[in-house]
Amino acid sequence: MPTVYLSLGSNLGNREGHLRRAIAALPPSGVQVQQVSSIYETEPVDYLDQPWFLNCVLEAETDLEPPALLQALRLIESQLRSQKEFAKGPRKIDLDILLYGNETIATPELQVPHPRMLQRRFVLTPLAELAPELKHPAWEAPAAVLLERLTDPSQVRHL
Ligand code: PH2
Ligand code: MG
Ligand code: MG
Repeated sequence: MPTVYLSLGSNLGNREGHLRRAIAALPPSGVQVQQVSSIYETEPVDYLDQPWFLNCVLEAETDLEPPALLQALRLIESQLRSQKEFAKGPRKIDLDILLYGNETIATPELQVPHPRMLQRRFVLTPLAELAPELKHPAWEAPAAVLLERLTDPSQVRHL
């Protein structure tokens, strides 16, 4: 079974509760959670005029193929009634696929590794906590080294 890494984020309402509910919804959807990082409070990036996020990363195993995994995550988002007001804006819960084994996927619906993950401190900090040695074939270095080299000035605080 491939190992997958997912990024979770919430910046509306009971942020920690939304993360916990999303994590609890994964196993019944066919995603066996192996490890969950600490939760971090993070400054918004890209679209700055929105509340701070809580973010974490988890490692899981799944038999779902990438499109089915994406669909499962979207279903959990809609079950938690995350109505995105606009792209990159505030939301109750956001579930993104960071990595799917060693695969590289480039379709209009899904890009893996997540195209912006190596520029984002709110992703690399929890990922390097879980899997410092992790290295996708397309990366120049493992996660912990990429985090050390990162220039993203946005703040990430251990909750
Ligand atoms: N998600 C975004 C845009 N900006 N900033 C932080 N800190 N955390 C996020 O999860 C996040 C973001 C789009 O999904
Ligand atoms: Mg996202
Ligand atoms: Mg998303």
